[in-house]
Amino acid sequence: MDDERKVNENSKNEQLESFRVDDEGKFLTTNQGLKVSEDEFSLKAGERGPTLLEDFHFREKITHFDHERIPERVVHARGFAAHGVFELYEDMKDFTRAKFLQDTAAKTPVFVRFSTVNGARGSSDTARDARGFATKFYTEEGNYDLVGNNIPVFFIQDAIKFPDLVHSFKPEPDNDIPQASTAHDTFWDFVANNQESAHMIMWIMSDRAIPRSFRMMEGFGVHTFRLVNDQGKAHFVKFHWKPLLGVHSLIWDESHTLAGIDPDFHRNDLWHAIENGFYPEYELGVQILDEKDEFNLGFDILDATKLWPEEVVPVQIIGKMTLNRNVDNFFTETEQVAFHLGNVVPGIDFTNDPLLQGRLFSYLDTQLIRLGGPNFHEIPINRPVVPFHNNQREGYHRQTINLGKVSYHRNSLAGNTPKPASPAEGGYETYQEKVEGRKIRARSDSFNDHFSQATLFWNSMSPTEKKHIVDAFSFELSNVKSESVRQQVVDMFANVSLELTNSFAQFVGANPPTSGGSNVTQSSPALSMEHTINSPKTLTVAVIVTEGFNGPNLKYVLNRLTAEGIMPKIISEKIGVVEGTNGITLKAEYTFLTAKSVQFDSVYLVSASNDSQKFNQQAANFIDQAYAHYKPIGASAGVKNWMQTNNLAGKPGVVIEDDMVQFTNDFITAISKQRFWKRNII
Ligand code: HDD
Repeated sequence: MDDERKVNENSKNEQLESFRVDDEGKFLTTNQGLKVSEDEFSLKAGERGPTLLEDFHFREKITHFDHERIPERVVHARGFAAHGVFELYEDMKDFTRAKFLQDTAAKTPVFVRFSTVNGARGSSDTARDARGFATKFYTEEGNYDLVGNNIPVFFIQDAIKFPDLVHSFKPEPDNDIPQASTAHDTFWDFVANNQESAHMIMWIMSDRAIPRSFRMMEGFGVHTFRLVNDQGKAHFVKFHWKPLLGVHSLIWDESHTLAGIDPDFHRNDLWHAIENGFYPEYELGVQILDEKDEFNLGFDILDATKLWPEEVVPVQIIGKMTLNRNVDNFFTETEQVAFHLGNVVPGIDFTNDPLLQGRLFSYLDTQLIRLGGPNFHEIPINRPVVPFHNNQREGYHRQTINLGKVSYHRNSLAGNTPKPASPAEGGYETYQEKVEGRKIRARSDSFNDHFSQATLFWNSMSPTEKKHIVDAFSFELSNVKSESVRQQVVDMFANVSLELTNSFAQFVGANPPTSGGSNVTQSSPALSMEHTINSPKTLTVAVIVTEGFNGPNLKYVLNRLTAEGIMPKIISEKIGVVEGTNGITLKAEYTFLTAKSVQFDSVYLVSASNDSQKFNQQAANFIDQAYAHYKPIGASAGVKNWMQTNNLAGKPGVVIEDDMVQFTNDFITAISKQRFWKRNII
């Protein structure tokens, strides 16, 4: 009686195939399939006469156009997505009945949408913000959605406060300013008056909120969930995504500049990485906690403002996700994908985290307005790869043609089908947690420590990371007009660290705190990005060349760089062919008009121009900026003097060619390191 439920890595792609349409080379038709003979001129009474109402083609075309927008997501409006596959390393049968977490041979199709939270659909990618990291697993037991962020904690503890939080960080309602920024009064007023936000704010002020790439950030399920095994035994679990390229960030000045010159920076990065075959990979990790340890971590595991330090509960790596295909169409896939925490499979269950409980309502509700009715699960990107059968019928945009007369349960006319499945038949069974209590609107006292983990985070930062947090507070609060709010924030964060607040209070026109300080001395090294993986793979190098460059030498270096997975981008006086010695040519993709240093991870100055003062000045500006952003700089032997004159020789992360092989080795090492914080930059 069961349906065909075999799933492989191509299942989703094959399903989408039937919806794809290639218009190229076809006749133009109306939506009714009628071939159209004229598409430039509306039907008129005479050549200079009025357009006729009769023009059904004109009306259809304009009407469709008028309705081409759907409401953007109320949060996470700006996003970018890709298809991929999830493979399990280790059978998790002891912990969960979820089949995709048991079968190490399975290749589960996934769709991942990354996003910023605050900005509108057209805002910039690089704004300081949390990033959404939402994954839809198309499993043989139905869709499972892991809707997380790149930060492991959240601003608030109870979903009833979510509209207040969002109203405070969105542009202010009188003038709709500022876009995609928390640097304004209402947000910081919310923070100071909702002190549970302290821990999340520390992450938002840190470099985690300005990632270098979607490919270089962690993902977290945030809440404590449950895994439940075949015997009905449950464990608490936190989910993690760990990028194989490590966790890396922009610096604030770069992200600001990028917002202007390349607002699509993260989109471009993800799209081109996948197009070039550099498939982003993330390992899935779980922190598992026995139910008997529920109260042993020193904080409440139902509180979404708390993380489980990895040194206390290790992250067990259980599988890997690879993103290997860009979407065919942004709107139908990325814009119409609908995530929902309630999309679970047997073996994955919830806890009473009040933030999670509220989200379970909000996601389904939001899709009803955004996607215009209850049948959004029939939109291709949202369809499970296994069939669905129930007695739901009709509604806007219904596509399924259900056969027969029976659409109710219980019935005799269809043998009482579709019928519920027992757990043994794959039916979802809610974990039978024992619950009792008085109805009460209150927060448990165990949720009241808002500062200890904020201090843990601060203690875990390197000196550079701490400086960036201080700078971020200084920037944000300098944009707050209300003196009182600025002071309230300083006084609040004095509870996290006096070292922190004393470093920025004076810069934001506030008095240093008169009390505060924290007794927390622990740190969690896993929280610092200093300990992340460093790899040269997929990093970019701006290669600055002019005509007459040393052909064989450059060819050698470029070959070595590409062999390491580094992506050279050629910049020259004009785009197109640049001729070097020995008949070697390159194709320049950029000029200084179209490329700025902030768009690249490093720079390699190969040759300066003999006859263009302007070119040399622009190259110098380019390199100055890369230097100020602590990036690796390489220089060929031909520009050694130039580097010396410009005071760059011997500086950290500046590699100048003497011996070609040695230079290339050192330059690759420098590129992997990414930043040279030891530079003395004012
Ligand atoms: Fe949410 C979207 C992540 C709390 C209500 N959320 C949304 C998306 C992500 C998150 C990644 C974008 C999904 C996509 O790409 O389409 N949200 C989180 C995380 C939270 C969180 C990690 C805290 C742990 N969210 C949260 C709360 C509520 C919502 C407490 C409401 C009570 N979130 C929504 C929403 C959105 C959404 C309004 C907007 C668009 C959508 O759902 O599909 O329902």
